[in-house]
Amino acid sequence: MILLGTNTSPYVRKVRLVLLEKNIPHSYLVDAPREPGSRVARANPLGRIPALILDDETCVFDSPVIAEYVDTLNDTPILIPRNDMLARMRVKRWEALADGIMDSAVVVRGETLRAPDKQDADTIARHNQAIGRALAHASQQLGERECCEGNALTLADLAMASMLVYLDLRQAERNWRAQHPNLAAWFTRIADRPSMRTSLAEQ
Ligand SMILES: N[C@@H](CCC(=O)N[C@@H](CS)C(=O)NCC(=O)O)C(=O)O
Repeated sequence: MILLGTNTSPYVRKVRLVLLEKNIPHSYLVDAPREPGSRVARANPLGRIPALILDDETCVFDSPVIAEYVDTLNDTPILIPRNDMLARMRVKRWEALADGIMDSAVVVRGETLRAPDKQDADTIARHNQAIGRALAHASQQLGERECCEGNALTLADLAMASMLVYLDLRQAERNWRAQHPNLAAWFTRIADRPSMRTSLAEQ
């Protein structure tokens, strides 16, 4: 299977981490959708990354769909609980929280790339406030636990870590570590995992 993506996309990082943590053989092809000659739009009609092309050319798209599919490919480890439906909901809710922050950060990034007189200050403020609230919620939910859900690594941790790498990249001035030291301590542990080291080296 081939994962199409870029090294800066947080949605791509999440999926790449799932593949790496589960040790699933794949090729990772850097392919920016807006570059001439990109394969992305031919694979995914939405023209977005990540896009996962299976060996029979089936394209799996949208990172939660990819993560859920990839998690079914083996049990080592199981990243989305399969039997405990409340735990499963909580993992997917963490993913939704992380993805929502990514969505807002991408909007803010898009606005700030526009000429200053074309930027929509209300949109920027609204999304930045949502990011601030969501980070505070994440910090409160995590507390001093080692993992976002239960006692083992799940998709929740991989989604949150991918989101925080993106905030470091695009909103360094936010200084989330100072506001949420528990998230910072948790992130330091996650960042030391081989999957994260591999992914971060690709930046
Ligand atoms: N909900 C989608 C979001 C994917 C997404 O928006 N990806 C961005 C890159 S971060 C993209 O491909 N944008 C299209 C473009 O850059 O032309 C997912 O989770 O996969």
